[in-house]
Amino acid sequence: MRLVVVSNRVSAPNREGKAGVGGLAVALRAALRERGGVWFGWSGRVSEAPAELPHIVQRGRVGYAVVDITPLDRDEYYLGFANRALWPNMHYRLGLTQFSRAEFAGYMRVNRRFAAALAAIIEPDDLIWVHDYHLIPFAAELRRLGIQNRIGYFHHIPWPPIDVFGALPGAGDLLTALAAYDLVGVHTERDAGNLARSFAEPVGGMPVPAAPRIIALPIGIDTAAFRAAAQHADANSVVQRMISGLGDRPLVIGVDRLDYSKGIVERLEAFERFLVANPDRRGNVTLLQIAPPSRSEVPEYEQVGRQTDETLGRINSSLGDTGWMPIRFVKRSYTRPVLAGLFRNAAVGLVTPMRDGMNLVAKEYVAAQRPDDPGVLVLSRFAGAAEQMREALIVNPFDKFEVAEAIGTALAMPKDERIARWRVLYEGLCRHDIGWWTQSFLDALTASAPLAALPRFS
Ligand code: ADQ
Repeated sequence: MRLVVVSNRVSAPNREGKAGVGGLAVALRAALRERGGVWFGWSGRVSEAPAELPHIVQRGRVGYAVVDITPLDRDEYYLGFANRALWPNMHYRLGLTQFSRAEFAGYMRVNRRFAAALAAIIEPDDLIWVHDYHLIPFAAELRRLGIQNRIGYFHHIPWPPIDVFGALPGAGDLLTALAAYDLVGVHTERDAGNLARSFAEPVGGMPVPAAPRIIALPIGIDTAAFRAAAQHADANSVVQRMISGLGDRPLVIGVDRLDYSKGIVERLEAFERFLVANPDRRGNVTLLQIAPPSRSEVPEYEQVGRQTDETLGRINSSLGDTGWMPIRFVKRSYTRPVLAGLFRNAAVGLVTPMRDGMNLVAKEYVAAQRPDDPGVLVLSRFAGAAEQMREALIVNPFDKFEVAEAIGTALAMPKDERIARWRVLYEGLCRHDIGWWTQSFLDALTASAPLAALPRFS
């Protein structure tokens, strides 16, 4: 059976073999590399009169099938409903949610157009796997065109409780659309419970259809490959230069897209609190925060960028001195070997999103550590990863005092305890890696067996 992966952006490698960053791109690339297939979605380009049929480029065993969208589509579907309404709502941020009927209609229209483009190249046996919140109505649109293939959907971000989700105009339509899938996957038991309960009561007076099959399946990383990259990074000159530039102070690291859900401002403030409470640490520790800009045309992202700059400036100017800067802030992306090398040299991985579907950085940080001298992961309890990674230091990111204490605990943790915690985390990452995740989802999608008989992560 041919696998057809569908996602908003298709991350095709360029001539040098380099492709984009972001959790989904990294995961889907690994999944397709193993089994081959087709990856369909938006090219990332806008044009006034996009072709109706996808443009296909074959690279090895993977065919990349892409379509352009119009500037209006981009505003309404991508920058509008997907990223100003669905994203904040699903990250429990009702106050940031901006809904417009025109944008909702644009979201539905682009899904319909994408479905028509894919329908033109689909074969009867293809297994279709749709990804993420941009494409919730995709299967319903394919069904309208008579496509009867098995179609699965994976939701990479949280699914909030009905009191939050139900506040989103269009929520009832989205549930109806979701019911057209043969299987819906989310990362955590909490999200699966929220989603199942969404189908159990009418939303906005609208009757809801029967729930599709729902599975909680936490995404993994390519653990072996990331670990190997980290091992080789010791010899990488870029990593060596960066590490020596930081001096021999212990390093605390944060790596995130610049997004309000990631809690970057709150994290900087927690680090400030740590330095205020521990004056002896001043001059003796550095926080390296890497945060490439993301969705910068969305006003709420511009705003978080400004807040971050202000907080950073305030902390560095009030606590730093001529020979030491408490926080190094870098707004660019790095190759995976460089990231792996930086993680490996960091005594603490600070992963403190206010809400996150999973968070792959938490997993990459652990995979990159030295088995005989590993660093410590400080992890938000609101990241999906916290459901699995219980040996991390679990914190409430809304409490900067608690996060500050955890930084202190992590820096002072005896080696035996660091090793013991790391081993359990690392074994989990090996057992439940990206290959396990892909295979488990596709098995569940193709199986007629009840879901209770399928593999679970715990
Ligand atoms: P994201 O919100 O993008 O993913 P995350 O899971 O942390 O968040 O993945 C980010 C990826 O981008 C990681 O692989 C990371 O290494 C990479 N990255 C980040 N900054 C980078 C930089 N400066 N340079 C290079 N690479 C960088 C969404 C959901 C998550 C979910 C994933 C996958 O929001 O909750 O875990 O999808 O399902």
